[in-house]
Amino acid sequence: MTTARSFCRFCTGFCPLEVEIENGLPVAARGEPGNPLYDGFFCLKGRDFGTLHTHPNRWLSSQRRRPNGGFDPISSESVVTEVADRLSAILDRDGPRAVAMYSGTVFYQNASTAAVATAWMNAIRSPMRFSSGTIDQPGKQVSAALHGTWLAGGAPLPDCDAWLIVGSNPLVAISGPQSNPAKLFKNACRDGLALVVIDPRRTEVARLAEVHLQSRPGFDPHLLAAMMHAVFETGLADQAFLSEHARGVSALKSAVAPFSPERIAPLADVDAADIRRAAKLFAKAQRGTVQVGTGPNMARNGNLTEYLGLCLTTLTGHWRRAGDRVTNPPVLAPDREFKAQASPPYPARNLGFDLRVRDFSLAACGLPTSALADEILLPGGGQVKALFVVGGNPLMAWPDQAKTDEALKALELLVVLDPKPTATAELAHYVVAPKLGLEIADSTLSTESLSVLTAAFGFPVPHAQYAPPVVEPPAGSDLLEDWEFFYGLAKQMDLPLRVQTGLFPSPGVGSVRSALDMKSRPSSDELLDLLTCDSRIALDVVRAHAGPGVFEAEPVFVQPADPVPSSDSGDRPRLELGDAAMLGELAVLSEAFAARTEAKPRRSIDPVRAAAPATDRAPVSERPYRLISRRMANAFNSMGTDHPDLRGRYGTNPAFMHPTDLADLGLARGDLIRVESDHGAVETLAWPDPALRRGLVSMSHCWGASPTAAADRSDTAKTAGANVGLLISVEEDYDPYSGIPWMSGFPVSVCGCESRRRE
Ligand SMILES: Nc1nc2c(c(=O)[nH]1)N[C@H]1C(S)=C(S)[C@@H](COP(=O)(O)OP(=O)(O)OC[C@H]3O[C@@H](n4cnc5c(=O)[nH]c(N)nc54)[C@H](O)[C@@H]3O)O[C@H]1N2
Ligand SMILES: Nc1nc2c(c(=O)[nH]1)N[C@H]1C(S)=C(S)[C@@H](COP(=O)(O)OP(=O)(O)OC[C@H]3O[C@@H](n4cnc5c(=O)[nH]c(N)nc54)[C@H](O)[C@@H]3O)O[C@H]1N2
Ligand code: SF4
Ligand SMILES: [Mo]
Repeated sequence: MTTARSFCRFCTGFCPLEVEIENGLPVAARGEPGNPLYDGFFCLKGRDFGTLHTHPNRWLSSQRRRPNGGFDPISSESVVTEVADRLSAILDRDGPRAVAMYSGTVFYQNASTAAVATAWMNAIRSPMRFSSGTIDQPGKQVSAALHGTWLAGGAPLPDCDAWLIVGSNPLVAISGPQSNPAKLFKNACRDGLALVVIDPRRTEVARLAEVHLQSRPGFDPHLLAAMMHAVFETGLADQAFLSEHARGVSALKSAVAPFSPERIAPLADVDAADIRRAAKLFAKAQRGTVQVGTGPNMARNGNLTEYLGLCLTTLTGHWRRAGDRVTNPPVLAPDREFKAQASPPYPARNLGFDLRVRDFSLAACGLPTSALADEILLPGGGQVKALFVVGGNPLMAWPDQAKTDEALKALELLVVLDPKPTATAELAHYVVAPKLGLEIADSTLSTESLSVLTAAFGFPVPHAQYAPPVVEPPAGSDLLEDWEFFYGLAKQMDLPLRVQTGLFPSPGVGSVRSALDMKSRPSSDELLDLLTCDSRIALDVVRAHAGPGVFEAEPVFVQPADPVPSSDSGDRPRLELGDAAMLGELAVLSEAFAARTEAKPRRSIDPVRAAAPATDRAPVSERPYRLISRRMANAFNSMGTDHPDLRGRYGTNPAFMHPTDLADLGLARGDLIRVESDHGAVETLAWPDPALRRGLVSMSHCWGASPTAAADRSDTAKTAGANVGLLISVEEDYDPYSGIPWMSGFPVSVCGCESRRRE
């Protein structure tokens, strides 16, 4: 038995691990004690990280679909040549637009995969790139475009004296700061952090909060507007900061005028005094960050919630300021300057490429994943014929599972890179079987890079780790690293590849491109060197540091803004508080509550069109509950749902409801229930959760079976769970920038399946 140091890649937490290896197999894992950031933290998924590698279902080689079902093993060389041949034919016939890529969560958790797969799409000149990002928190990039970016960034948690969480639960989701979040938040609260949480559920993090607004879902823009209303009213806006660095202040002030805390409180069902207290706590702080999570992004008006979060940060001047120490400067990410200056807004959509459906165009968040099934199904020029799925599971994860199923089955060529037979991989023409985390050289670069998206993400200190391979791939296996497959394709098709540093392009952060040697394949470590060639700390320094560490080096401080140009017309770039589309959307919400109706589906960035008549919906009384999103500790999206140790105490993804709601419906824990939306229905188990507001059904995604498997079994609800995507339409009520449909807070009805009690 030996012990090796590595880090977990089950989620973006990247917790440092000690892995016990016996006969070449990872048999146990635990958090590494003594790490300054994590302090031994890991979770039950991390404990099971080795099981990903030894899972009995794992593919030991790539697979080719037989014409009448099932798979045959195929060598890693043949999978490259056969896919290259079929792809060349499609490219020759239909052009690059016929070839799309969907990159899921694991794509972004490995910098080499992301870099080489992106270089490959550049090489074939296909703009058809879709990611899980647009069914996750696309409002982050959209709002950053409309508001502009602060080049010094926001303050990470340890530097803040206020932190506002809107619909995120970092203690379970490790959704930032990536660290030991319970310890970090508890210590910060002990040291005086004013923590405010807006969430319809009393989440683990809400229990630490000074103010928890346990509001009705869908009222986040209202509550943020009400907080800003209070900030204006009490004179707590940072006038000096605003006059130097912002514009649109008076437009914002007028836009939030109808949203007094007293008016919004009964709508959102919270106390007006608590809204005021939250506003004051946040505004009075020196540094504060707003962390908006998946809940509000999946509700309607997700961009607006994210945008108002940025506006609140600007209004209170809470960004990192000149002279502040940057306590989490980059380590492996591109070295950069932190400057107390705005980078101006830029267009959030119509960025030079249009889809054929629903008026979508390339947006700041990328192309809408919710439109990809339609782009596959819609005949005619531009139809998608081939799809690469890299580290994702569309059939489990995308909204509208039925349409997704139809689309994936309609593809001429579906290539799935996945270690296991997932619902999506079952439909593939080729499965490419990859090496996994403990078998490859890797670094923490990708999680570090998340910090450019928001100060709430990434490591709160300059943490980095390099992990060499610590186990061999299984005996007799024939596996590729994910990136090696794309390298192989490019080489086979005689295409050059150029990789780029910096995972998420961001204003003020440079990037270096390097051509890959297409004659002799670089080693994994050589590739990592290219991807960190502009890092602040050389990768070799991190490599030489045996184990996880914090890389302080020279202190970094925020630099002052550039001098204002002296000519009359000269001004420095400013942050935009008065974006017309966003404030127009807020006005629609204000008109709706004035008229006591719910705002209509938003299909256009033009607020007038957005207010057009709604489609017919069941009256509220027929769908009296709201289904909201959540994460469970024992799975990471679809990952872990097939690990016996992780299925946890529920076995599946139950529908959590308030105990009184269950009692009113005559239901008990574990009863089989039917949850129905305007779009579809699922069966699942009822589960009491007193932490919820009444009137809610809280369910996790990526469970259930494929429609084909579900049709063959009557016990899917009990054995595999329910797929929430079946309840969601991608066509009815979606965001015009990202296409994200209404995935949290939508109306559902609930009834017991009397004859089918669990016991
Ligand atoms: N209704 C509803 N739908 C949702 C959500 C919700 O809250 N509600 N959440 C949305 C969100 S935020 C997201 S991010 C998406 C998730 O969407 P996806 O990213 O599409 O789903 P995952 O299950 O994370 O897919 C990860 C896949 O990677 C595979 N994998 C693991 N390791 C490796 C590896 O080393 N290489 C490769 N190639 N593959 C690997 C796993 O087996 C798994 O199949 O779901 C979205 N869908
Ligand atoms: N254990 C585990 N960890 C994960 C994942 C997982 O599946 N399991 N998934 C990973 C992925 S892909 C992502 S993107 C991150 C997401 O990370 P988070 O965004 O932190 O995800 P959640 O924990 O679901 O927190 C969302 C919260 O929003 C609340 N909510 C729902 N609707 C609304 C609303 O309208 N308004 C407000 N204010 N709140 C609302 C829910 O009650 C829930 O507490 O987590 C990652 N980490
Ligand atoms: S929090 Fe994420 S990275 Fe850490 S042990 Fe759990 S699954 Fe692994
Ligand atoms: Mo996500």
